[in-house]
Amino acid sequence: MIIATAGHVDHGKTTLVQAITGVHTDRQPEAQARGMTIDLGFAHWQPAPGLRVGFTDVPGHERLVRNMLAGVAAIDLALLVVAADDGPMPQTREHLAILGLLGVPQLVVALTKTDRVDPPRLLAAQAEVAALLHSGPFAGAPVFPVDAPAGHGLAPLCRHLAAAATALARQPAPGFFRLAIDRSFAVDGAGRVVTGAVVSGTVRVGDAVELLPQGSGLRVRGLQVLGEVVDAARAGQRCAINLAGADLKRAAPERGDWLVAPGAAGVTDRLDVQLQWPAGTAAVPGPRAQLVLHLGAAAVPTRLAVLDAHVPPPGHPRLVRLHLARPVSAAWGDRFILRDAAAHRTLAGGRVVDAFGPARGSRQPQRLAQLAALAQPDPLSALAAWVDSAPDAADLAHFARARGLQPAEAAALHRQLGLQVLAGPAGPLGLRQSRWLAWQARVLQAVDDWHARQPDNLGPDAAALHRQLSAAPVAAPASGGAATPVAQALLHASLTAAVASGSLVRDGLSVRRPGHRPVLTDDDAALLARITPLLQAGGLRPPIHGDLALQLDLPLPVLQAGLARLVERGLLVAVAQLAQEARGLAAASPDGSYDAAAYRDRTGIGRNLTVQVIEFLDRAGVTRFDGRRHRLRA
Ligand SMILES: Nc1nc2c(ncn2[C@@H]2O[C@H](COP(=O)(O)OP(=O)(O)OP(=O)(O)O)[C@@H](O)[C@H]2O)c(=O)[nH]1
Ligand SMILES: [Mg+2]
Repeated sequence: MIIATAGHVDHGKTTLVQAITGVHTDRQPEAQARGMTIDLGFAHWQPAPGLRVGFTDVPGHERLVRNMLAGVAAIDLALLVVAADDGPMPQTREHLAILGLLGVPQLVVALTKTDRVDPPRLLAAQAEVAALLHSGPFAGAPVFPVDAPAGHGLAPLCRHLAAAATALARQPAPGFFRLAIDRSFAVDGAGRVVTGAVVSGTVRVGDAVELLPQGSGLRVRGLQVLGEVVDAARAGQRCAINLAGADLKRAAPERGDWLVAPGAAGVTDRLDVQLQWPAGTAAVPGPRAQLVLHLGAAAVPTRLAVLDAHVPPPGHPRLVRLHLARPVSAAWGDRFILRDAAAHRTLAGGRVVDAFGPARGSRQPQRLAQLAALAQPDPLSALAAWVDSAPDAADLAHFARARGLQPAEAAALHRQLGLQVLAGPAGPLGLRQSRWLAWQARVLQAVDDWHARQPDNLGPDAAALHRQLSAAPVAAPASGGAATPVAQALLHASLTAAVASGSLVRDGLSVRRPGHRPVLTDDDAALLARITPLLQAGGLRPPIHGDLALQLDLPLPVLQAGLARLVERGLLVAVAQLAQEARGLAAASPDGSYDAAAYRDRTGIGRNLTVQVIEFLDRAGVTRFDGRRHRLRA
């Protein structure tokens, strides 16, 4: 368990940590000279064998809230120190607000300096503390009166903390390994050591780790948890990691960086977040306000842009995009604090919703629906809402990345929701079965419409279908009707499925319904009616085009274009030409015969058509086949 102190300057935080652990954490000469904590102090405590508690002692001075914030990012319990003589003071309130906004799970109050006050004042101080906590998330937190230097009142406080640590030690440590670095130093003989709180997961000696935002690949050479050499460290522990790796020199780890399992988290300079204001706060800062984001142990200047158009009821979070001055490492659900850089005031707190938001269109209704989906705590409901927010197929890769899901976890969620998963250009796409069936019906309808509009045409190709479908988008929530890359992938998947099931036939680049035959125009039908008797009269020696044109009283080009259309639709075969080719081949051959390959090479028509043509010539009596080669009859 990790406990951090909190509270106004000089109220006795460091003294209390020393009374509990025996460690005086103010090590810096400046701190000792001024009797004031400047930076974070660390101590460990072993209330029972095998039970390890790490203490982070924070400074109380109002100018040092930045350091305080680096110490409370990943704690399990806050020890709020209030001096009985002063009662709650400004940084008592500010620290308390920060702990609430960060969602720190437990709070315990130590009412110090009880030796300096009389019983009525002690009662009054207790009432002030109760009133302070009353309306917030820590209402009813236990309060322990102590005189730390004398050790009075410590025993019940320590018992309570030990019990909390025991309860926590039994909880699992799920998720990817992530550690928020708060110190980095060189140790003679060992090299680079970083310390920090393990926020999630487990790390072992020998593990590969990634230093973010630098992006360097490193290795865990050694591990200590609270001063003891160990093989593994897990969420809820503070640990020191001795790092190794070729990149180490260049990487220069420092407070605010993260050490994570490879692939566990991203690096970004824009964060889409849910922001919560403390009760009774004024308006949202404008886009020009200079703010500082405190996330993990990092502090980064940032600007803010409100995303949601509607002001939610008081107490409800707002969706906001943070534009950071430099990249940070962040993962879904990370809690953070926003402060006003100039006024040194805590403004708001929040949770990371999407660290991978698109650069453009961050206020589009569909994007806001995505954010609302991602903000849901339960992963299955979040995925359901994510899928339903997409006008066609949802980007499952983005969802998994944004939520920090491992591939197996993502796949399990897809199964639970019964999604139809398709291969998209940038990873899997998903949609509900009902929507998938509707999409397939829509594609078939589009092909039917095409046939109805252009009965003499074979059928549309994929690009034409895409244009047609994009021009008439289905009614879907927040659908812009734009021709998106997602729709392309969905169309291709739909076509493949329809061809596989026999609902469509591929004909070259075109698709058509199996029952569709191109229908002739009236002119072509009339032409066919006039030509047919003339051709039949010609038998196996049909008239040449010029004669035909004269007989029909048609200009030659018009006739030839019409013939070409009829040939294209399979209604005529240019026998004369085909037979002529056969004669030419036979004449050129020493024994007057030829095979299919020779016919194909001479005519340039495809292999399949060649087979049909030469069989037709055999059937028509122009040639005969001896099982191997074709020869001219008489
Ligand atoms: N009489 C009495 N003095 C105390 C008690 N606790 C702390 N003090 C004294 O109060 C002064 C400030 O104590 P610290 O522990 O340094 O206070 P702090 O909260 O750590 O201060 P910062 O870290 O600077 O915010 C010191 O002189 C302590 O000896 C107490 O319970 N009784
Ligand atoms: Mg102190």
